[in-house]
Amino acid sequence: MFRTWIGAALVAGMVGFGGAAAQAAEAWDMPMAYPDGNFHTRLGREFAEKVKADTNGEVVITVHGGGSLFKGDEIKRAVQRGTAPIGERLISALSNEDPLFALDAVPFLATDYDQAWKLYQVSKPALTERLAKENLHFLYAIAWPPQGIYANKAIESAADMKGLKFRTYNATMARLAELLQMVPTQIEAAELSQALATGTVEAMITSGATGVDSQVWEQVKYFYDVQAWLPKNMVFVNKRAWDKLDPKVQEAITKAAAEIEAKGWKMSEELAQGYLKTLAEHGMTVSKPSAALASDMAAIGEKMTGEWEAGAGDAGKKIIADYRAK
Ligand code: PCA
Repeated sequence: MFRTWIGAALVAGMVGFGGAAAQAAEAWDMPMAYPDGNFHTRLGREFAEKVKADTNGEVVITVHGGGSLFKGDEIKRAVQRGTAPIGERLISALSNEDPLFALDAVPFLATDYDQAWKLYQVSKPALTERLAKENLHFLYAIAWPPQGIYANKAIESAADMKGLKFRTYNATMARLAELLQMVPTQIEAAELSQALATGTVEAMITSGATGVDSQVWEQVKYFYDVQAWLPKNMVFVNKRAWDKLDPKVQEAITKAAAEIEAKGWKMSEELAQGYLKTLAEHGMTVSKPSAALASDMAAIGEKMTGEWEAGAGDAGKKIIADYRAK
């Protein structure tokens, strides 16, 4: 019985290595936190298809959207440990681990796609290095559309936000809530609809994309297009899983990642206005902020940029200086 089992296993192994393929195929599960219809998740699937084609099926990635395999706040740890070989996470959700992860959510530091791209380029080497220290190989990052203020009532100035229950997706936003005297609660996008429905959330800052994904118009009627920052999602691979790939396979994946990244930045920008139109079509008041709200928010942005620089030390100061010089 035992011998037969060993024999069968050996034969199965030989079949696996047989034919023209020099290597056994890698099957990678890829957890992603955002819903299947979201553009990041769609791009993740396209990336998976490209990798399969360009590596001749040596790496086959299966995308699991909507936090179905691991929830957003579990994904980084899962990939570090190798429980999932590859995954996607909102960078700034990790801001309590390192100021570097908070950079793209510093209010009003980078407020359009060109600036967000520049900020990405000046910080990418440090980001890559930081992740490598945690057993992660960085692949690509794509920006969300600009972040605006959603609220269940009209907001004329920062004072109107006082006391509102404010949904955050990172620790930096908890500081923002503190400065605006709001009450912060950190909630994953996957749980947002429910949190709104139960009244746990009265205001938030996020993109038109997430507003549309979560159909927030049932509960929040106002959107102010303040364009506060453009946070990014990033895709990374467990370093051991990466290191054991053939260099040619690594090269093909790196190339696929660069192509999806370029496509993703374009797509994000092209879709941005359409999301705001959809919000308006569902009865929301979508407008620019009043002069008072804009200046209140700008003052907070300046304060928080200073705080970020102070917290991030010399490395952080250099990134900001490089960004401003670009
Ligand atoms: N949507 C994500 C992050 C940024 C965005 O636009 C969210 O709200 O979780």
